[in-house]
Amino acid sequence: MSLIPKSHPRAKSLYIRERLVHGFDDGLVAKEGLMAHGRGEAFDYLLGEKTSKYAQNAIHAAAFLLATASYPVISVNGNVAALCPREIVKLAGIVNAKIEINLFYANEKRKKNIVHVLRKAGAKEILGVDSKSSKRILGLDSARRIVDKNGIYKADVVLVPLEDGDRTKALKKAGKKVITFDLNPLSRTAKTADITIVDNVVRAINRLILECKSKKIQKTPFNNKKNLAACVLEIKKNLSRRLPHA
Ligand code: PTJ
Repeated sequence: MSLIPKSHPRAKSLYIRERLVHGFDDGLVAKEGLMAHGRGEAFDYLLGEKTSKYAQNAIHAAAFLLATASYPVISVNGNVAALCPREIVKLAGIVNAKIEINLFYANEKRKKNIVHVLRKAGAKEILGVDSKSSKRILGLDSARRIVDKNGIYKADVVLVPLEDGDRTKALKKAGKKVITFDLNPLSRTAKTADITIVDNVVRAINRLILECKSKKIQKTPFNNKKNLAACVLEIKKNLSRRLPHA
């Protein structure tokens, strides 16, 4: 049972934090994942903990890219497995994407636990778990370089939520389009991806599912760099609005 009262002014944020902690206790999340969440939480606070119109623009562009991809893949790490496994499976079903587990802090036990959670959420096929299908992507030194030949290796579009910058760069070099969720508009991933959804994955993934479900997703002009700049200005505006008056 949660110790967080529903009336707490920051209840929503604390519930998300609680999900991460449970994910850690269940062996899904790396210790470092808790810290990564803390960084995300800080940016979420600065963004006003809501989906901005710029995040919504990126969601729309991402839905179009996913819907028109020929081989889309969703990459899953520990944090995402703890935060939104059902939504990942749902999204994959709608856009006919493969699901691949790809960990920065590679760990076989954690991978097994993530497989279990994804299966429980309804996933039929999970890639990234069979070493016989392993391939390497070039220009990357971390464990993330090991990918599945039937998954990320073959993909034209890869959705990489909560990512580290190096892999985004390597995926781009390999000719793939990259979509990410990243609350930090200044991160390397945010700047390198084709489409960065600057929003909490917990909020934004449901909006992405809704957009992908729509039969009439249309291509609209989208410039990631301009959109990121607008997100930074949004933070600046929020800060001035909340400045305590002496
Ligand atoms: O499970 P593993 O081993 O693959 O490890 C996963 C983590 C997240 C630990 C690993 O990829 C990592 O260290 O990531 P970084 O480099 O800390 O980057 C994570 C980014 O995600 C940061 O820019 C955070 O601001 C952002 N972030 C954190 N939580 C959220 C988020 N973005 C969207 N929604 C969140 N809930």
